Amino acid sequence: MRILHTSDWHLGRTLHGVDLLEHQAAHLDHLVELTRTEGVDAVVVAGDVYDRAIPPVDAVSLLSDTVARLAEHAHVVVTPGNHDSAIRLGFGDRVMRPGVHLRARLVDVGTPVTLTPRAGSRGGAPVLVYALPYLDPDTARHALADDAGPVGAEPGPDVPARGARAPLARSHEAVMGAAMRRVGVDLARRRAQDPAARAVVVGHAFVVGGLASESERDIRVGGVDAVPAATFGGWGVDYVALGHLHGPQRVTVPDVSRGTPGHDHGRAPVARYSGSPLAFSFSELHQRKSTTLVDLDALGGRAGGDRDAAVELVPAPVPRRLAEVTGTLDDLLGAAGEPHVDDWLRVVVTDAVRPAELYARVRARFPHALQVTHRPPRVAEREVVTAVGPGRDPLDVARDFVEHVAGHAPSDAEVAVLREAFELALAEERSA
Ligand SMILES: [Mn+2]
Repeated sequence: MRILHTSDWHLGRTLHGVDLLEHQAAHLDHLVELTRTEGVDAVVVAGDVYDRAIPPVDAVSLLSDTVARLAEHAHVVVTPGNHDSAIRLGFGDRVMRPGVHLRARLVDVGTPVTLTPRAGSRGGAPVLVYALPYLDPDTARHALADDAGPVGAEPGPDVPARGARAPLARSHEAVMGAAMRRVGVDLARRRAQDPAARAVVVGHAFVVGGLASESERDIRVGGVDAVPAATFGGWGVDYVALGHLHGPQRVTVPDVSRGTPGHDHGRAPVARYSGSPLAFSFSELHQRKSTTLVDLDALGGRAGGDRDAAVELVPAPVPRRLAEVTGTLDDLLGAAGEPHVDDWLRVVVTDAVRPAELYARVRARFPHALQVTHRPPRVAEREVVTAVGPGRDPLDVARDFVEHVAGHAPSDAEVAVLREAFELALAEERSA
């Protein structure tokens, strides 16, 4: 069977004030076309379907239409990401039809969607899709807690009775680990019935080793945002369809032996981030956005086969190129700017003195300039001292600030207060 793996549509998002919805709609047309022409059996959307918990009305109807159109050609499996409201995404009466699976509930993490080849497709083994919603540690550590003890352990002096177990550690690693244990137990049981079945895990997380962009929302909890790649190994899964990071990339999962009979299916899964369909920040200007097509029959199984050939990246349509130009205003208005007049542009003007009517003159030449900055040469030198990039831990920045104004580093208790304030702000942003 062939699956199409996509994620991070962020319907309703803007790029420096530009409404992206028409470009997002064009991309979804492309996905429907790809699904139809490439004989795709299942479309898997790994979270961040919407940009906000309460998406604009236009974004909601675009999703409804798209899911309905995709479902004419393939199974559709959708999970919420950290930007989505699981409850709101999970409810969709217009799209509830056979072949559409909106998986948003934590209690379902150990139960797969079972897909069989569609009529007219190339056929192949059935596929078990374990579609995990975004696992927020503060919620999932309670919801998945009855897996906290060893798998299959009976209650005893050190293992509380079912339903009375202590919450999991407050971390992404702990909650994803608990979800994967449930997947592993269920998969081992089903493989005993049908050894040929393929298994796909859909997850929305920051896996250690992944490369971030500037447009992903921070999901740090207790100062840690990432899940070790080994969490996905050793369960017999063939493919891990990841969402959250916006650059398409492969993640290397180490070959883990869990030592439990039936759990090891030969080798580590292939894991990939499909990436977002469009660039949502200037940090993504060199990324080549794409959609991932995976041939599961070529990928899975103990016998081997060409795993690279089993994965195909289909380039996403580019509505408008993203670029950055730096120079004096005269240079940019002259030949140096010529190749960029149609681009979404970040313009950095380096004249020693800010030119009069800078913004208007830049926009007259570059109608799609999204950011105009004046950076005289001497300021560039001074800036080196305190550069705060989006990649820095906000807690470190706050710590530096306290040290700067108070003359000494914050105490452990003060750091705890700062962390709590930051996490509350994140939670508020999530529910906005
Ligand atoms: Mn995202």
